[in-house]
Amino acid sequence: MQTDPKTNGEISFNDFKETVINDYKIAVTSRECSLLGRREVLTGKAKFGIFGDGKEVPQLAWAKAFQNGDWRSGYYRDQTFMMAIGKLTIEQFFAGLYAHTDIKADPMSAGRQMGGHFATHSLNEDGSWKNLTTQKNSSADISPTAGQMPRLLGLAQASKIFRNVKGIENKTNFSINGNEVAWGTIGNASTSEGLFWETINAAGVLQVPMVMSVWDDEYGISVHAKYQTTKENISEILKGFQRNEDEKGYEIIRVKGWDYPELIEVYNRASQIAREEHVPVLIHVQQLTQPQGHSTSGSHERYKSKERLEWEANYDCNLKMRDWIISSDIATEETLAEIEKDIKKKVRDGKKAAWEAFVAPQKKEQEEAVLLLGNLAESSANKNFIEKIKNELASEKEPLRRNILASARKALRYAIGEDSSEKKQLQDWINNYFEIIQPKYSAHLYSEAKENAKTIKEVLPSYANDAEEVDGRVILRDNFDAIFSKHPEVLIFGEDSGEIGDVNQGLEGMQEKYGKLRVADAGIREATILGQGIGMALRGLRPIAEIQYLDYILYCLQIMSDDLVTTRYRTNGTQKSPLIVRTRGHRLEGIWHSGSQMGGLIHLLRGMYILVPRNMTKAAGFYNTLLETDEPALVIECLNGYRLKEKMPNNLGELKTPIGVVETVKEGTDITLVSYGSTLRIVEEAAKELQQAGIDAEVIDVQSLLPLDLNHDMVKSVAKTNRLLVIDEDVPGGASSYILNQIVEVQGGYKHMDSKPQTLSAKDHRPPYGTDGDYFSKPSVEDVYEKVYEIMHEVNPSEFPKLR
Ligand SMILES: Cc1ncc(C[n+]2csc(CCOP(=O)(O)OP(=O)(O)O)c2C)c(N)n1
Ligand SMILES: [Mg+2]
Repeated sequence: MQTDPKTNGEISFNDFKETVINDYKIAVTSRECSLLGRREVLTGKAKFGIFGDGKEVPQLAWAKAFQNGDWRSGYYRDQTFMMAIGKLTIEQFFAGLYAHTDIKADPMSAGRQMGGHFATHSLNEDGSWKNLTTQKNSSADISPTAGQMPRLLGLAQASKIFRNVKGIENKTNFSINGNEVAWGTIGNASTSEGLFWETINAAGVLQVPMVMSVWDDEYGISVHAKYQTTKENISEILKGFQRNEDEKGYEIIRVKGWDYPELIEVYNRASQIAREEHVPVLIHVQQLTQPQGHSTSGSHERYKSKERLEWEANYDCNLKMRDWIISSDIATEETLAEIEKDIKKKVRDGKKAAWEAFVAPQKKEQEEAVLLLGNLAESSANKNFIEKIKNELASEKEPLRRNILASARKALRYAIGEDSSEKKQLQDWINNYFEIIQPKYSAHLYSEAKENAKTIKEVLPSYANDAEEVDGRVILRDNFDAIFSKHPEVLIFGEDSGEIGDVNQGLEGMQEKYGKLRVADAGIREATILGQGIGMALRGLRPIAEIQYLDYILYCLQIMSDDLVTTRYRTNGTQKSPLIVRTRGHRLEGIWHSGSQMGGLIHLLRGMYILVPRNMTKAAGFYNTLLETDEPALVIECLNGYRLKEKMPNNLGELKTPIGVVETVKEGTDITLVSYGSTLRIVEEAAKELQQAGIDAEVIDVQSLLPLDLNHDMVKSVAKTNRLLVIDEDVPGGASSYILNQIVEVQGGYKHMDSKPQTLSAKDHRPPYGTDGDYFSKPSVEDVYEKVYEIMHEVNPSEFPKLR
């Protein structure tokens, strides 16, 4: 009896044969999808295609080792794996290609991501968690090469946390004793990215159950391995990471991507090592091919030699598997040919069904619009023009929503000034259409659950009669203490966050009290600190990733922008990653430590909250609010606030700062001054001095830049004072302009202005080192004073004569 390479003969040869044939069917189905998928793009039915052809066989082996509760963090070549774990059907494959906006048709993203970006659902429709240990999980892919790596680290680390941290044993929806493996995939060329190296190093340090597969086809689009990888061999140059008897590290395995039995053995071994020992494994899968070239955007004949193309034809993994099946007497050539013919038909049928399902709703919408356009034409003086639009729309066999809506909107222009029930009907239909259809493209940027973070009510700090004045950092520290004891699933990590309790001692003593896993030092590697957070948040933990200074957030901004803030959006609300990012910034001195690049952040990070507490009590309140809900957030503490005295509240852990609510810190009647963070203190100081000159300024702290002033309180102030100055230490046109836009345009503040609304920001260069560098770069008390005075001078030159 021939043995099954996986189970060493524990099952019968017939069972084994069936398994192999079943695998072969998946490989052939996947390949057929790739072939037909490409055609769908070339004939114009889909916009872009990037497929998994040439990478099928290793993914069959991987899928066998992948268990319930495990996680994938991969890239666009993994369609065969998704099919093999039962998470991607033929219809779903094509629905994704067409951008079908129904999450049931395209469970990966409801048409938001291009095909080849895979995900499973972690959340129920009501936003609650599913049991992630009874299903196979894939975190949602992103397109930037190696962008899947930082998150992979966190997915793997979560198992380590679940296995070793006390108090979270009851979280059985997320982990069973940390037995879950996080599986990564990456193309050979993408290992050139820094994110790959940073992740590989960090996973070796952390010793987490991560199995990393490199699909090596020697190319990255047209660029050969000789321009990508030293020695053209990633496992060769990673050899120093190999563990040995004395040192921890990786298990590194090399395998041919077309060798089915060998692959099965390798993936089982890798699974076991990672799962049982929590040791990372790297599998270098060599000799893979790309039969159709990189994507539908080009052809590989342009850059591969004749010899390479010939080699690829001979070493096509599906072909090699086929040969092996025949030579091992598992099936005959005829049986396989029959199977292949069958599958071709199945894929064609599936594709057709997916297309019909995709166009059906649009066709119905087209019919509605055509009917209403016809009615409008009959009732309008411009009958001929409207009829022409109607006929053009009616003639479209496979209408897109853009064309349906554009036709309806254009037709309205021909009925301008007319008053008919037909016109009203069309207007109503257009408005209704927007209401129904727009969310398909825009919903789930933030949580849409009823209990979202914006609904959490403020809990003011309360004080004992003899409350002490303490350094701000003490309030933060004691609040973190309350958080750690109240929420066992919370953990914090960052550079110097552990042993010394962060560079400003806001975590002093916390590691001693809560252990090295929950309060941890991390290497200097911002992108993977962020990735740790994303991955662990995806698995039900509540990580707080600490980025030492706001300036260094640029190192992980790409991951925040591409991965973190799009998690909910790109999965159409089926995954969430409620990571809190803690950092400190504003108002220190020097080009590299004084940043307040808020404009950049608010523009690149739509999808998370950006909170700018002016003191540590406010910051503590934000952490407490965030932990009651499930939105990702960035909290920027004021760097110069840790040693400033604040009164010690007696409700730490309970006090809450509301999100999206501004606070008026000084009432006034002459002008509204809006600011945030450290600059607010300068504005308050200037307001005091202005008072002495007879100018009564109202001062507003925005507190929360994203979301900003949900109650539209700022315009209420402007309605009273009729004058507005927004002050911050970002560059001109940065966050101050964003705030101005909100007040003047969004909140309708322009109606109340008696003076030109203005901003006062820093210079458009970075602030040089030293007190004077700061003074000549960022708004000072004198700058604020003089700017306000100038505005008042314009209003009333006799009361406020020219100052300078
Ligand atoms: C950051 C970034 N740079 C460039 C690209 C464009 N791009 C997409 S795939 C690719 C090549 C990747 O090659 P490899 O990692 O070997 O994967 P393969 O497609 O060969 O499987 C490039 C350059 C991208 N998506 N992201
Ligand atoms: Mg490649």
